Amino acid sequence: MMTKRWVNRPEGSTWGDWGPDDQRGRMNLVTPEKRLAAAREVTEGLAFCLSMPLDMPGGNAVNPKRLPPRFGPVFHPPGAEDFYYNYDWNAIQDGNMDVTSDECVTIHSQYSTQWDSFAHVGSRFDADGDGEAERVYYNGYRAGEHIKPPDDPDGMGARALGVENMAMSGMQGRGVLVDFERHFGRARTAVDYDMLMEVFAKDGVTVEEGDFFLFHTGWDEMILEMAGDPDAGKLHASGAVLNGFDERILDWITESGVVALISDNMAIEAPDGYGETRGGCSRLPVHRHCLFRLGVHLGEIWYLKELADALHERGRSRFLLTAPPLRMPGAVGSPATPVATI
Ligand code: UVW
Repeated sequence: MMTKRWVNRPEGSTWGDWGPDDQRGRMNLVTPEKRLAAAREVTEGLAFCLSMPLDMPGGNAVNPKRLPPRFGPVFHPPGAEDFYYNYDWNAIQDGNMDVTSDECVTIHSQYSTQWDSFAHVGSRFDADGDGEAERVYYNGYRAGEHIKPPDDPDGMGARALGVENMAMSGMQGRGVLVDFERHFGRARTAVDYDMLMEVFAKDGVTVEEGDFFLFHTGWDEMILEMAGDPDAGKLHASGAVLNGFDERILDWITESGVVALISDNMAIEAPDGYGETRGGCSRLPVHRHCLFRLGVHLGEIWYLKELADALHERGRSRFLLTAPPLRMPGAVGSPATPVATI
């Protein structure tokens, strides 16, 4: 019987580097010193909301399995659904002047501005060394045993690696942003390692261990321009994505020490690719490299336009990022309302 969750760890992974039960991954690199350095980037006290309205992009054309938030009455006995909306307390207590409202919102946690926890994407990998690949997540946590499916008798949810781990780490540190839209326009561009280095050189950008790396692509403005009725074909053919099939991009993610990759686009990488890459074929090699292998979080569909413009005007790329997800035990993803301060 195996006492550890794994005997094999994926090549080039960080599994075990922060302990056998680690669930924070590279967030362990955000030390008090790193947070102080991030705070020193604040020179004007200007704050930027990095969240889209959470009912954007609108509909489910962009991702058919994710629907917009749905508002409904709070759960009450049948027949009393509207009991607690614009509720006039005078109805039950003579002379009471109070009027109160509660609600129930059903949210697909990855519909709009979101974080991916490490329970979002795993891989088939022979972690227990029996010669057969099993479904496993960061640091050897298992599909079924830890990431429980909807039909589990104990209920669905991530009993390990859920977003509450991110919330407890604060998700705060130094952000470094580059504006791919300024370099490549709005055409779909697969950014490989050489292109990334060229952008860094042109903009004088340095990314250090423990930084959150953000890139703006123009998707945020396009979504807002589409005003809730997105042209999915146009969006999926637009904006820069990291080319996860360029092995040097994966190496850069490893060597840079970034703790998260964040963009205004849908998936950091192109979600429609498929091919051979390290560890076997994948549709989402950046997801597998970051969430499964390294313990690097992904942030998607963030609103970066105003921050990108403000940083450009000032010839800056760094800022203080504060971006906790909901402290929702067991969720694999979470909406976020991140704030950048410069
Ligand atoms: C998938 O669709 C798998 O993921 P994401 O929302 O992280 O792009």
